[in-house]
Amino acid sequence: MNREPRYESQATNHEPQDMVERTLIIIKPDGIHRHLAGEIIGRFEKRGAKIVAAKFMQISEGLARQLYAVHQGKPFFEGLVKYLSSAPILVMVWEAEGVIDMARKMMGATFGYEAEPGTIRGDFSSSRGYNLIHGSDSPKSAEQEINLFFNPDEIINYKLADADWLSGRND
Ligand code: IDP
Ligand code: MG
Repeated sequence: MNREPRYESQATNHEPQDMVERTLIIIKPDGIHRHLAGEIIGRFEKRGAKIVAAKFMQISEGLARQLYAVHQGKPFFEGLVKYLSSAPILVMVWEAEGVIDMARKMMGATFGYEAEPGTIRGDFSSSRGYNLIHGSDSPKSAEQEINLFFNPDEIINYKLADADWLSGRND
């Protein structure tokens, strides 16, 4: 019996390698303490993104300052640094075509109480600053943020078994 996906040959001929992006996703301390890591990872898995790196770690204030350097000087900056460095976090790299914007949409608006239902923040956060998840906001910040947490050899290149359906094309 032929178990290959019907459109496999077309899909593999059109793999959009040049459009594949990577983004840095962090499950913040409240996400870990509130037992939401599995829920959040599951959403990315089900959406079809591919996990290519992960580290469970408690970061120093210095690293938190580097991650959020663009917010230095803002009134919430010191609280943000404490929040991120106060407890363990799960730092990941996810890969997919257009994953940077896709992840931002999945996360929802910054303040939990403003985030749309159906988004991660909109479903699980009603807080202003404790909003469960970080995601890079542009290709440039994704590259910088990934380099902050991972050496190149810690990012795994592999092909998902169902890659033809997840990232194949029919155009
Ligand atoms: P983002 O996480 O949606 O990209 P940013 O504006 O980049 O939002 O802010 C980074 C993080 O700083 C937010 O996720 C949130 O945890 C925190 N933050 C931003 N604005 C405030 C604020 O007004 N009060 C408290 N925390 C804030
Ligand atoms: Mg941001």
